[in-house]
Parts: sequence; C-alpha cells; structure tokens
Amino acid sequence: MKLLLATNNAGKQKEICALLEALEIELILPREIGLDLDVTEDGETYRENAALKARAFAEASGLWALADDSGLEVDALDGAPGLYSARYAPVPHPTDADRRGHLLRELTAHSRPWVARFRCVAAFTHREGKIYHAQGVCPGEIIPQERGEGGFGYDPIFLLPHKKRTMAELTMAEKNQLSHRARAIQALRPTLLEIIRPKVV
Ligand code: ITT
Repeated sequence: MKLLLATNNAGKQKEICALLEALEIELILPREIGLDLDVTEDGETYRENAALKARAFAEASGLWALADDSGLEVDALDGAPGLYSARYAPVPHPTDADRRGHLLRELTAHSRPWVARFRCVAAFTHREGKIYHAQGVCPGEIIPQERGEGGFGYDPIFLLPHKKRTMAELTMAEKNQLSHRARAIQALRPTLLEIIRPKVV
C-alpha cells in the first residue's frame, strides 16, 4: 500500500520517513509523482490545517495522504507564533533563520525562562474518506543563542531542559524519540496499520 507524505517541508519528510520506516508501507514524496501543491492553510486550528493538506494531496493523487501541521507556542507571547509559525517573520518568503531572528527580537522584552512547546497534528485520509487525526506535544524552552546543526526550523533555539541540549543538537533518531511529530505519528500508527497496511493472511 502506498502512502503519500502531504508536505513540502524537507525536514518533516525526512523525519516522517524515518518514523514510518519499519512499517510495510511504501512512502511516496510529492515530487516523486510530480505533484507540486501549495495548499492555503486558512483553518483556525492545527487540526483543520492538517485536514486541509491531507485532503488536498489525497484528492490530487488518488492515494492515501498523511499531513502534518505543526507550530511553536511561546507562553510569553501568548502562544505565538503557534499556527503562524511558518509565516512568522515580516518578510515575504521567510527562511528558518528569519523566523528564529524575529522570534528572538519579539522575546527580548520578556524575562526568561521563555517556556514553550512544539505541537503537531498529523492527519491522514483518502479522497472523500474519513480523516484520522492525532496530536503530539513536546515541551521545552527558547534560548537566545543558537546551538546545533540538526533538525530544521526553530530547533537550534529550542532547549530540552532535561537533556540540556537543543533539538538541533540531537541526532534525528534522538529527535524522533521525543518530538511533537514523533508523538503524533506514534499515536496514529495503530490506525495507519489497521487501515492502510494490507492484512497478512
Ligand atoms: P507543510 O505545510 O508543507 O507541511 P510547513 O513548513 O509550511 O510545511 P507548517 O505549516 O506545519 O509546515 O509550519 C510549521 C512551522 O513550524 C515550520 O515551518 C517550522 O518553522 C516550525 N516547526 C514545525 N515543526 C518543527 C520542528 O520539528 N522543529 C523546528 N521547527 C518546527
């Protein structure tokens, strides 16, 4: 059975492929089937945006599609950037460095610790079929200096206090043990297996 990863984010693609590696499911990336879709994420929740992405990719491909909507929530900023994490920087096509720089500028007026969490909602569906969801959360803290080369997005400034390392200082295997995305995909795994993996008789 084939499963299309309904994301254009290369960092997410790598992590999800590794997370689902052991399952007997053939994972397909959008570019492998010539699919170039930019879904308008105008939902009011992660769940709605994940569903919009999963549905759009499933309809365009005819395959089962798995989407991820995620974001970083910082308490001192009342939960921002949250749903707007990808668009968070006052420039037209922000890079990860632009987003991190903007976040740190917004935080300078606030005292530390800058308590934060990553949140992810994974969703999968097939054309007009039911949409299955699961959520994962990873708590941590934002720090003012970047540390580490791994991961993507806000990882170099997201500290895991119990590990004394940022998310970017973990290997991908370590990140996949505890990240918001790993927790969401883990929670969705039994449903994925039951629904799309062919039964072995
Ligand atoms: P797709 O919609 O194509 O999946 P995207 O990057 O636009 O890709 P989102 O809309 O879910 O994805 O935006 C989430 C943003 O939150 C992402 O661009 C990163 O800036 C940040 N983010 C999400 N997960 C992260 C992680 O594991 N580590 C660091 N930053 C993360």
